[in-house]
Amino acid sequence: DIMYLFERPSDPLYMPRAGNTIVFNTPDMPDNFAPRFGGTAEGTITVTTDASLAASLPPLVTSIPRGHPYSLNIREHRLAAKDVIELLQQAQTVAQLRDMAASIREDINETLFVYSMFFVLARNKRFRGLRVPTILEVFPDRFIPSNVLDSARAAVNCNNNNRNINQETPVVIQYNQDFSGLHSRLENRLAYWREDYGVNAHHWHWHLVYPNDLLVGKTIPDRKGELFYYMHQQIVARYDNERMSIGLPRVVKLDNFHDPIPDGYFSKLRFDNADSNTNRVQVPGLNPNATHWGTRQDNTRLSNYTRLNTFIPVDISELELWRDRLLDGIHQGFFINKAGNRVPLSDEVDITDGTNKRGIDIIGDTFEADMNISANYDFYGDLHNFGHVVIASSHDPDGTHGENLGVMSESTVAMRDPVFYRWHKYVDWIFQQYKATQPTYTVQQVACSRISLQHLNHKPFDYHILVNNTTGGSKQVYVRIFLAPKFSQSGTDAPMRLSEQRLLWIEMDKFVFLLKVGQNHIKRPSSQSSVTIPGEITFRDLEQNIRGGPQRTSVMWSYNFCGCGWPHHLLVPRGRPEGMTFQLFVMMTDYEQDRMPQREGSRQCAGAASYCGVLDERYPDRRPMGFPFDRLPPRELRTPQEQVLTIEDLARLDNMAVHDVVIRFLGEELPTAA
Ligand code: CUO
Repeated sequence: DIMYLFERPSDPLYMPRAGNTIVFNTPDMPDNFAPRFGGTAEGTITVTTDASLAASLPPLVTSIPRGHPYSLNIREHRLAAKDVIELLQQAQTVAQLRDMAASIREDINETLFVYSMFFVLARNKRFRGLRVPTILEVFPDRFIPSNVLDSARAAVNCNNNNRNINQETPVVIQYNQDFSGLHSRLENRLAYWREDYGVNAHHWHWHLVYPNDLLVGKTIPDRKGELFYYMHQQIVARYDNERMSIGLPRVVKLDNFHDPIPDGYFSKLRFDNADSNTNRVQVPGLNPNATHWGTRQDNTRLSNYTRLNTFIPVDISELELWRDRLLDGIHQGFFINKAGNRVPLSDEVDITDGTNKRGIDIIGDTFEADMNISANYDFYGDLHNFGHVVIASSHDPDGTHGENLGVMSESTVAMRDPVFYRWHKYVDWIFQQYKATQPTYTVQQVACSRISLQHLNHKPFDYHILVNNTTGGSKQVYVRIFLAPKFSQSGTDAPMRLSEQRLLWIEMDKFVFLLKVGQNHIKRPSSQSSVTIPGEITFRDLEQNIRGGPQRTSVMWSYNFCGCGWPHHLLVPRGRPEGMTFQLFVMMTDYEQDRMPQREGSRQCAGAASYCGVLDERYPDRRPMGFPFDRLPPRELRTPQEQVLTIEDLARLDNMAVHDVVIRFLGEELPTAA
């Protein structure tokens, strides 16, 4: 029954009302209410609403109008979600949750509603078993250009005059050529990646699972700040791998807030309710006629954010002040908390019992920022979030044009914009300033000297690893697999220095393996990657439904909550038609030393733990995230003759191996920079 609440969140619930009761009689629903989520093709759902709930919503919640962006980067918006979540958490049963949600659904911003509901369904143990639709299905307008959606709807309405929801002939509208812009603009040649549904769905899910300001105490996920750093570092690394594949230079960090931003962005996305919503609220500084996401012209400068429709403005000079305070702390080795005490920043701490935090974790919490766990929110500010907001409002910073915020303000759409990667490369640069203060790893820290790995071979989608275990007994190891381009773009054919290549290593997989004595052959299919989730399930099911005809089942667009995970189809960078040389790096470490004691026995939502952690449990790896590439490599490996350290120098250690792999792009469409 809950599924119906996610149906067209911008439209009113279909309700032949009797008093305060909404009756969904699905076969009788009007044409414009085809239940996309299937389930009860026949039958009646009765929902009892309570008008007093909507009337009691705090002003902060109702101040965010429907039909406009809801931004987790804006603190008031986050606090509004806190209010809604606290209300919904009072539900004791699924039926109560459904009734409460239906009571407020039309009175609050659609994204705020969906976010709060997803949050409660995921975090409240009473509701964990419920399946929810994919975010793509709830908000197709965040993923698909408005003209394509219009065409699809026109075609469906045309075919569907007789209201046959089990129609035999599927309507297929194809789009994939230029996405939001033309390929004559080089940046647009990456749009297939930036505008990929899986990439953006992952980002939404990640920020849903690791929210700011909404959790306190034990409910805060393990190593949230560090994972903020690591997951976004990996996004930027993956994007750079992809750029190098098509011959584009690596992303340049956005480090000067006064320079114009050369690349504009025009998403072609429209708010779905633009025409139908009669509930549009008049808010100072927002024009109810604004129907599209804000756009950004080329060479736009950032300005102070002074919109009237939020309570907290921010100046560019404040961003710079916060940046300087963060960097001061990083270089001094400590932050100052509210009480005026020093909070030391070091990654060399024991985190086993959960009482200590690494420096990278503290910086992540403070920089992102989460006011509940920041070292000092009032002092170190809210740099990362407000960076998103200042960029997202740069086309209309004071709101006097009545334009919506741009896509940088919302996690379902932010990764579409080229400037996202420039901002996050800058964010990562600050984290790397910290990592550079940490001692380099020693050979002892990265070696695992009693296991020697003889040979590595790689086939598409299968790793074959031959290991000789000479420890004299069986041994549990953590197998860590990374990939990076071998050559720089500088035109030389010498392998990249590790200092340059270090931040290009993308995690491909990490798993536990029990080595027997002597020779072992580990065969690992790429489909089991700890980084990805099988996003294609959605399409496979769709295809089966199309082929099978009238089988509109609830499986079709359902998805359990564990939607966080890099899309599997983008696990490997695209490479080049003539082949592009990458290096595959495999490392084994002692699992006994690296395992984390877990809080609970059950392992739910553990499918993509590398970037998403495990629901309600400790992050399943004691090492700093990104190990061993998060710090500079051991200096001892340099010899007087070999001043330039490469991955080959590191991989001389017995528990590692590096192997060249050539990735060939075999597709037909071929955007390149050339
Ligand atoms: Cu995910 Cu800035 O944190 O986009």
